[in-house]
Amino acid sequence: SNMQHLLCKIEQWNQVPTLYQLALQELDTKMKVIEAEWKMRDGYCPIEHTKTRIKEMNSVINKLERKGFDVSIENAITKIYDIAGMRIVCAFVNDIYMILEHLKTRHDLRIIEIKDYIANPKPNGYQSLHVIVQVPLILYEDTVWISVEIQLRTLAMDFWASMEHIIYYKYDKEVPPHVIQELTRVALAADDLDKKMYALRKEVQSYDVPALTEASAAAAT
Ligand code: 0O2
Repeated sequence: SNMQHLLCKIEQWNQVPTLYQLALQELDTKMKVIEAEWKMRDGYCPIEHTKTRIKEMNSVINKLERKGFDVSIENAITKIYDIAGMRIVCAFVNDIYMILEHLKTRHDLRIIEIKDYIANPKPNGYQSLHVIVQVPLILYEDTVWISVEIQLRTLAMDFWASMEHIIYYKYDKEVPPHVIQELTRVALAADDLDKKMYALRKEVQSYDVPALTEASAAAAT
C-alpha cells in the first residue's frame, strides 16, 4: 500500500519532518496558484491568508501516546494526520465551502476525510472545516502520497481559536466550567459577527448590480 511505500522512505524520526515539509510546500504552491488566479480574474480572493506548520516530533509522539498507540514511525504516519498542517483563513463561510468544492475536483489531491466543525461545532464552540488530503510527492524513483490536514476557517473563527488556545494553555489544561461556558458564548458571538459581515457584504453588492448602472441602462435602449 501507499503507507508501506512511504514507510520504506523513512528510516529515522528526523526524516519524517523532511518529507512532510516537502509535501506541504507542494500544497502551498497549489494554493498560491489558485489564489493568484482568483485575484487576476475577480480582483477578490476567497483566501484571506494561509499558514503552514509541521508538528514537532515530540508533539507527534505525545499525540500517539494520548490516543493509546505504540510510539513508532509507522503509527505516526498512519494514525496521525496532522503532522503537516495548512490553515486557510477566509473572509466568509461560503468561501470555505467553495474552496472545499475546488479541492474535491483536483486530480492531484486525494481527499481522505472531511470533518465539518462548522456545521457541527465542538462542545466548547470550536468551528473550522478540517480536510485531510494526501499530496503526491514525486521522488526520484516513485511517488509517495503524504497526508496534510487543511483547516479552513473564517477570520472570526480564527480569532476565537487563537484566543482559546492562549487561554487554555494559561489555565494548564484545567479550565473551570464557567470559563468554558463563557468561551462557548464568545464562539457564538464570533459566529454572529460572521453572519453580520456577510449580510453587510450582500447589501453592498446589491448596490452594484450592473442593470442599475447608467452604462448598462444606455446599452439596453
Ligand atoms: P496543534 O497545536 O494545532 O497542532 P484530537 O482527537 O482532537 O486530538 P484529531 O483527530 O486530529 O485529534 O482532531 P481534530 O479535532 O480533527 O483536529 C485537531 C486539531 O484541530 C488541533 O490540533 C487544533 O489545531 C484544532 N482544534 C481542534 N479543536 C480545537 C479547539 O477546541 N480549540 C482550538 N484552538 N483548536 C482546536 P492539535 O494537535 O490539538 O494541536
